[in-house]
Amino acid sequence: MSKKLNRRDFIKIGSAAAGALALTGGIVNYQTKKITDEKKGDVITKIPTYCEMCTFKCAGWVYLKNGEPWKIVGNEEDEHCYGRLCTKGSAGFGAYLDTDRLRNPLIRTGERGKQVFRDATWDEAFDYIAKKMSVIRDTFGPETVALFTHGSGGSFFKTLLNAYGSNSITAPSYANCRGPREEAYILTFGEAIDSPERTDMKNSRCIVLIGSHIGENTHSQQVNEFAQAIKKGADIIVVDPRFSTAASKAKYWLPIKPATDTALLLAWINVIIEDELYDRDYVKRYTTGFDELKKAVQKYTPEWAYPVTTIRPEIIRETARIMAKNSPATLVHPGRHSVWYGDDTQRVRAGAILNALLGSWGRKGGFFNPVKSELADFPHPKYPKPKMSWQEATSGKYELASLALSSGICQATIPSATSSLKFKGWFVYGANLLKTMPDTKMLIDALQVLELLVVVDTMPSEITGYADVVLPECTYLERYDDIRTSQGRKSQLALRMPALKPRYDSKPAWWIARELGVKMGLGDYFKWKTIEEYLDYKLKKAGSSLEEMARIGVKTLETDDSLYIKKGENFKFGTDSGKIELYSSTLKQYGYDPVPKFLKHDEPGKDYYRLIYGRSPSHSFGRTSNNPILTQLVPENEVWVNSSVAKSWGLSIGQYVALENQDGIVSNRIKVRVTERIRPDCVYMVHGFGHTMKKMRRSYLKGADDIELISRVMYDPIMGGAGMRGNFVTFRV
Ligand SMILES: Nc1nc2c(c(=O)[nH]1)N[C@H]1C(S)=C(S)[C@@H](COP(=O)(O)OP(=O)(O)OC[C@H]3O[C@@H](n4cnc5c(=O)[nH]c(N)nc54)[C@H](O)[C@@H]3O)O[C@H]1N2
Ligand SMILES: Nc1nc2c(c(=O)[nH]1)N[C@H]1C(S)=C(S)[C@@H](COP(=O)(O)OP(=O)(O)OC[C@H]3O[C@@H](n4cnc5c(=O)[nH]c(N)nc54)[C@H](O)[C@@H]3O)O[C@H]1N2
Ligand code: SF4
Ligand SMILES: [Mo]
Repeated sequence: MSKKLNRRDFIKIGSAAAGALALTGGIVNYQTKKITDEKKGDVITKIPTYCEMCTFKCAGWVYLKNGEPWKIVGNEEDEHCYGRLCTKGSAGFGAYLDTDRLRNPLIRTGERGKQVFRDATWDEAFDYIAKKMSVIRDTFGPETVALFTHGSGGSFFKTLLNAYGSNSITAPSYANCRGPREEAYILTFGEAIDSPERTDMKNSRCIVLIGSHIGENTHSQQVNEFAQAIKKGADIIVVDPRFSTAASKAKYWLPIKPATDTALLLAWINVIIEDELYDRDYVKRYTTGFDELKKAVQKYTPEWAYPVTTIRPEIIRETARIMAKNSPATLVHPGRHSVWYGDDTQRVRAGAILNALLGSWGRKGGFFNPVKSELADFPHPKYPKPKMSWQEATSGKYELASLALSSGICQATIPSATSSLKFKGWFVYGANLLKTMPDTKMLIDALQVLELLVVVDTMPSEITGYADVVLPECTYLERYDDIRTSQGRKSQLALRMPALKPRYDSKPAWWIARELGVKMGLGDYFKWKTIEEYLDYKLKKAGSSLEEMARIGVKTLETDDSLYIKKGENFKFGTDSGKIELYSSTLKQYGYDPVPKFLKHDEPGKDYYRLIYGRSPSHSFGRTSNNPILTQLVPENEVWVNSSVAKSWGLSIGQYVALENQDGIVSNRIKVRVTERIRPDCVYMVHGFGHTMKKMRRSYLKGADDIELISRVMYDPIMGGAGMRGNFVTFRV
């Protein structure tokens, strides 16, 4: 897998085999590109895919040599990755080769959570689920079944659930990740940021990263564009209590006291307004509420912010001037994982307001207007209309959440639930909730009372341990999935084809959902004879075909020339007022502060440190921590401890300690990393380690798990995001 393919090695491209696709009796066969290296006699096959090592879906090529895994590389045409996959994406074969994978369906025979299962056939598993689903529908109504989904195959389970009569479909990555960001931008500009981010970083002359640790967060597009901006000499300002990889590329590192970012943002707004550094024409033409904003931020001077944030006033002024000097090509990055301290929608909104004052929304080097695309559905009957929907689960709270809240569904499942909609069944696709949803106690209370829990996963993860039925999906390298559509500067489609045969008795999501649908009497919603027919139909409607996509992997549908707002254009924003709302009338109407205010958060007591967390560049959440390739690079996580703190505790590099949080919860042992690169009032670890599932043999009890220590959750009153950084730990040596 290590040798680089040299273009001059390609002597012959098998033209007859190149992307040939034949229709035989309604069944579509495909053949992928075969390249023969005559010198060595190797047969090299190149199959299009998009990556599932995280959920960013970079498009690439899977290369097989003589039918065996060789290498996975990025597709040059793809705007998600610009032809370069990250470490995890390059290690995709590890997911395929992992012998700890789920091998066949399982049906629970012991107590929930005790992990006692019997092997089952697919037919038995489907019978079990179909029977339960029919009882739940007749007794409680189909609305009481919810789907938690993170990953490509989830779309087929969405169809299944919609056909069954429920629209309670939640991506935990809303409430536990980017929900506050999306709501903050919708409230301010009338549109979300979405994924991949509409940030015009490659054209930015100044980038302000608040927490966002691009470089350790290795989403390929973000890393690539950040690198391009650096190369062109952009001014980088990084606000982070930790000297991150991004900070090492920055002109300014602002080691802020954790939980005080809103104060810094308000002080920046104050300087930009008081020193008249804002874009006058833009503000006049496109915004509303400037006077109210000006009045509200008058008190937030840099001098006021200094003792709060520990960032010196002259640095606050200097950095504000740099932002203004480069505007509108200044990007105050909106971040991604934004559930920090519970007041997150307001914090992110403060950044959005700053962007508005700098005139960067809809401007080159700021945020572009993305081209979005949606493919036609394969024809199916109308979905039944649910009598109740996920909104009923939160009992009137979090009315500004535009997507279903996983925490809300959890709350509406536990025995004490008071909501009109109470959940009885869960499908969980590609989400290891026990390691990614804070408030594990509430989650377990919910899991214990479910009438049915079905988990579709590739690995025996912690959540599969609680399932009634475990359905083993094959890895992305062994399956077709829906066509990837994405927003961006261009509208692009990407195809994933199976490069390898499914190992063991694992199956693709499309097959599982369809077969189960047929068992449940919902076959009409899956009327395609083959997955190829389904994909080809959708592609043809979009002006392509499966044959073409098998050849090219990525297709650019249209290029748009309205990426930016034109000078003087009478642009209408998606807010109620049609303007950028510096003062939010919606927030006012719902009883929230129309202009962000600084809220003081609790601080750690003596001998306690705030627990902050982030990403390992070599892992995706906890989903790769058992990967046989990546575990060789990073087998466990470490806790970053400031040198002075280490000294006072007598800790040395490499020593193992346990962490105990404010509620007395003690973590697994974790290695100490003594460093000057973090403030003394916090400690840091990467998320995704400390697995407690024994069947993940490479990762079992390796390092510590941040979620265990996050027993205090600070819910965002505006949209229900689960703030996770209000926990404090001390050392158990
Ligand atoms: N390699 C890799 N890349 C990934 C992922 C992965 O699992 N692995 N996951 C992807 C996903 S889904 C997401 S959402 C993103 C997450 O990545 P980002 O959105 O970049 O993550 P952040 O929430 O900003 O958190 C990480 C940074 O915040 C800093 N921080 C902690 N507390 C504070 C604070 O109070 N103030 C400030 N200013 N900084 C603070 C930490 O020190 C750390 O550097 O990464 C994506 N990319
Ligand atoms: N403590 C803490 N909690 C967090 C975070 C954090 O940093 N710290 N990060 C938050 C963020 S940013 C996010 S986006 C969420 C993500 O949290 P989730 O939505 O729960 O997603 P993952 O952690 O990616 O889920 C991993 C599961 O997907 C399975 N899987 C991997 N590939 C496939 C596949 O092809 N098919 C199927 N069916 N399953 C597959 C893995 O085996 C694993 O069990 O977590 C959030 N929770
Ligand atoms: S960022 Fe990396 S892991 Fe995520 S999809 Fe892209 S290549 Fe795969
Ligand atoms: Mo995320």
